Amino acid sequence: MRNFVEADPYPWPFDGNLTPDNTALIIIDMQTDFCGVGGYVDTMGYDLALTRAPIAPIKSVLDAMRAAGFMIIHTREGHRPDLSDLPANKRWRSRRIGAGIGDAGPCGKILVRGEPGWQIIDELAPLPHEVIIDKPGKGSFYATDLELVLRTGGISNLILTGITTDVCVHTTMRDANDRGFECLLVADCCGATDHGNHLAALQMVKMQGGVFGSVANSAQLLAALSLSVRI
Ligand code: C5J
Repeated sequence: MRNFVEADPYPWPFDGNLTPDNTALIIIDMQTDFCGVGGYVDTMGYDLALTRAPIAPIKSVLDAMRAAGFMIIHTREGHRPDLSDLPANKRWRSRRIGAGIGDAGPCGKILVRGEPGWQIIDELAPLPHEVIIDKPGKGSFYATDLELVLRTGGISNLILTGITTDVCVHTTMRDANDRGFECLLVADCCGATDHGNHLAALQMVKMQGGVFGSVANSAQLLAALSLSVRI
């Protein structure tokens, strides 16, 4: 049976082949550093309400997709404690705005693996069997085994959620699209440090008939899932 999410600019996925066997949910960087008090984004002075807004919608999608047996993937941006994988320019830029990656902050060393700020928030904590991808960059494919995990698992459709829409979510979506994965961005399950950038990032996906994939909201996704699987 073909099944589509009512999405913009086209019903997703393109071929209507949407099942727990070929589709994964990816939750990008829902870490204290990006949406918690005292984390990296907070230290830079951005409005945490913007990056916390997707927590509840992601939880509803996560609960439904977990129950239906979809592959669930969580990512964490962060660097090795010795900072051997932290490019000098990334560190320099972050220090310049008072939130130096690798420097001590209220939630431990900023964006360093193992520190409190680097942890995924409790509300969206991974279950033991779920995939966790640790990435040093903005995209989830660069310097990780994400592609191997997806190909080995027979995944062709990727549902993208998390923060931030314009940076790590977009980079991951673009990279996935280039690799031939069929991508859906769930708008209310994403957030950016600037709302205008969030909206612009959604718009960019929709250009050229869906240059990187399609865009829906969580209600549209859940409605389609309930038709194809028992949730
Ligand atoms: C950023 C991210 N914005 N997760 N990381 O530095 O989007």
